[in-house]
Amino acid sequence: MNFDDFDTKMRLFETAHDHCVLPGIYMVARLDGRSFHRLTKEIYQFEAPFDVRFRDHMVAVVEHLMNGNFEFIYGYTQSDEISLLFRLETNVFHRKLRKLNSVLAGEASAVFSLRLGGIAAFDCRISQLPTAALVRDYFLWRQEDASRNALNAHCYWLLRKEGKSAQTATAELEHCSVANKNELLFQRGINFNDIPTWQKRGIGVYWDDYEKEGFNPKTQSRTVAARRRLHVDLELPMKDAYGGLIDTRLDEV
Ligand SMILES: Nc1nc2c(ncn2[C@@H]2O[C@H](COP(=O)(O)OP(=O)(O)OP(=O)(O)O)[C@@H](O)[C@H]2O)c(=O)[nH]1
Ligand SMILES: [Mg+2]
Repeated sequence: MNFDDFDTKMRLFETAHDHCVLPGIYMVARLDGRSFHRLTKEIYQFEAPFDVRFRDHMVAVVEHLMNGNFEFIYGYTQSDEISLLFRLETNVFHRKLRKLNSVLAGEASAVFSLRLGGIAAFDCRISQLPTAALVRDYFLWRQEDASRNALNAHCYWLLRKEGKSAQTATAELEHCSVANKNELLFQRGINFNDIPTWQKRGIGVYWDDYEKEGFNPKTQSRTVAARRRLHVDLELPMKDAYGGLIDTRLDEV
């Protein structure tokens, strides 16, 4: 068999399941840190439940990916996960799932590892959403997850700091309602409402248009150029207002 035939024969096994996302379908990639429970508590001692250094590493990964050529219009991060919304019409990597997932996971892992000074890895999956309403729901879903996790994590670490074992603290919170968790914090002088917004609602990253002033030496005149830069929003709104922010991101494309 000549090499061309051999190549064709073998490549079939590699590409047969290389799915592309259909045109007109929204894509949202979600990256999640692999074994970050261990990474944040055993390998590195990040402050629990929330560490600003960890948060800034996650935001740096979002910024890196959004500044690349993936055509993301919105980024969101909470805990060890990142969600990225592609421009609806994007044809990046011909919308091939395997390529997108592997490149995104690879780049995120590389950026986080460099900042950390050690090895960290992310997985990646892509939600294929047929309507803008579902994109909105997707981000409301992740924000609700952030809020529940934040409440639980604050309660858990409070109990741990009071000397309870991991097992006891987990068991105590297992059947505890949201209202009771708020009460648990309140009895110890903590009002969940006063906890930083970024911890409860996650962090949004999106494009901000601005005018850059310059000077043209040839014409000796001032120039104004339209530019865009990433804005990191640590004060995201919640629920319907957050849905409105997502709608705006979708409309601006
Ligand atoms: N100490 C600390 N931990 C954090 C912080 N942000 C996220 N984490 C931890 O990151 C982990 C994320 O949880 P998961 O993604 O469910 O768990 P995982 O260990 O990464 O497991 P897989 O994702 O399945 O590989 C949790 O243990 C969080 O407590 C932080 O700011 N400080
Ligand atoms: Mg994880």
